[in-house]
Amino acid sequence: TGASAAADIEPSKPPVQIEHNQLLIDGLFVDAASGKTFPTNDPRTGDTIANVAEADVEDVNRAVRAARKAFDEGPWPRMTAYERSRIILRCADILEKHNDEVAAIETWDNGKPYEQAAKVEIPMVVRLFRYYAGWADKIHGLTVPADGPYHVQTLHEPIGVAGQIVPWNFPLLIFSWKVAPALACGNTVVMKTAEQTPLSAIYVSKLFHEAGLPPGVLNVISGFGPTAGAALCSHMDVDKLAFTGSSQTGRRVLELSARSNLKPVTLELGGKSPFIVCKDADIDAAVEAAHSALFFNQGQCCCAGSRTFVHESIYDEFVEKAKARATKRVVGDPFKSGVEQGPQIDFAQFEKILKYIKSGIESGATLESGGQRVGSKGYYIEPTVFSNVQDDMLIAKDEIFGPVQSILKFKDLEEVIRRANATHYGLAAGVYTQNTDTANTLMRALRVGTVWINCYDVFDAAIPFGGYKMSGQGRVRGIYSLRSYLQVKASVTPLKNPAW
Ligand code: TXE
Repeated sequence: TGASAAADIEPSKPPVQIEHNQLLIDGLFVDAASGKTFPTNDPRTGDTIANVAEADVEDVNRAVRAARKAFDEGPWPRMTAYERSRIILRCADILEKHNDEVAAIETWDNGKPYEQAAKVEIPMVVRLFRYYAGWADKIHGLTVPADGPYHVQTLHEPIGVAGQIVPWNFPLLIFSWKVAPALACGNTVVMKTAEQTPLSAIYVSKLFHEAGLPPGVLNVISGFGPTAGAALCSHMDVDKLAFTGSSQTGRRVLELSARSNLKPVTLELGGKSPFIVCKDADIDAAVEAAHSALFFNQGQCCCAGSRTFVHESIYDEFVEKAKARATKRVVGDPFKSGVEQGPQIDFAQFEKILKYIKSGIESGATLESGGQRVGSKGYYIEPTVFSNVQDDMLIAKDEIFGPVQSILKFKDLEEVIRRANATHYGLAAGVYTQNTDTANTLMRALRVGTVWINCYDVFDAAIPFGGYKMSGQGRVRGIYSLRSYLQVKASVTPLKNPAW
């Protein structure tokens, strides 16, 4: 592995220019206090797209101060919920107007197909801001029937300054899952973007300020994890943390919270999600769904269906068809129409994936297709399929985060339930069967946060998403995400005349 199997993929010129590369603090673009910058690279070539400001402790302090002031002095948490809702709706409107530019920035910085960014992801971000704008004026507490002569009620208040850290695989989509509910509940935010993909969030936050978001409500800083990220997690004036990334870094985020002010933490971490194809499944539909469950976004999805379990009675047919589908997958310049797969995010991930492919071959799995890089430029990898994968192989245990499908064989339901659950992860699962009883049994037995039955990767602003076990804590999206951005205050008043 590692050798080139095809000609170089020539990069076309992106249809956008990069105008913003600074930190956005208190509504203003500023350089890092140190004056330092770092390059963000084009995964198609490894060349620098732009140098962006590199935040460190002092910049985190500045951003938290701005967010603190915007929270403590208002107007954001104290304006009417309806007014907040209208500002968030205006943010969605302005983003929708700039959909194509934002999608082009995302593709350039990340390498994902432009059509995916422009037609699916950015519209989902818009939809998500509108969804949470709708919640802003529907958040309220309860009147509580306590024992004794008391009038008791609960007030649902914003939690304060939210520190948020996002990864590079869906830079703006994951940004929206965190920022939109935080703002709808009346919090203020310091967002640290991933060092590989800082550009889209800077641009979009600038648009949001044009739409009327008050200064200090959303501060965006670019920088590295151990410096800017850790400073945000340790900050005594941050009231809540939300993190998406690796399980290892998630553990670090919890530690930093524990060592500072015990701020509550929500985590959305990695996975090794089973995709189970039963003997009565519609095979062609299952092949296609299992293919995109794994290969979507270059395989860089936390919920990638990375263990394809197929019933022994249809195993050989499934493997043949999965191989044929992977061989047909269109790898190319992500700006070109019809391309399904662009380059991996960076050299580190590219190298890690090629190592796993090597380990799959060495451990005795059958390489059905792919296995090599494409060309000698950029971080493109062939769609790779392994059959005869065993549970104890590294490729069946670790999160590869690349275009590598592992197909395993099973005999009966009890067995596949046990094997599917035999992992520290618990993010998602796919089930293909035409039998309702089988679907229900699997749905209830699998220890995961999402079960997709006869579908996969159905994302919606209203559907909660998150992990069991080491795949995370808490939920993003839907009504469930609001919980982590609200405090509950109980208020108790004696009743003068308990008869009433
Ligand atoms: O992740 P990190 P990396 C998995 C995937 C991938 C692996 C490594 O398997 O191959 O993780 O990727 C910030 N304090 N996922 O190294 O380190 C960092 O700057 C505070 C799955 O990119 O978790 C970035 O903003 N923050 C995942 C973010 O954490 C820190 C998506 C994610 O980086 C920090 C991405 C620290 N000490 C990778 N160290 C998913 N769930 O979708 C780093 N960061």
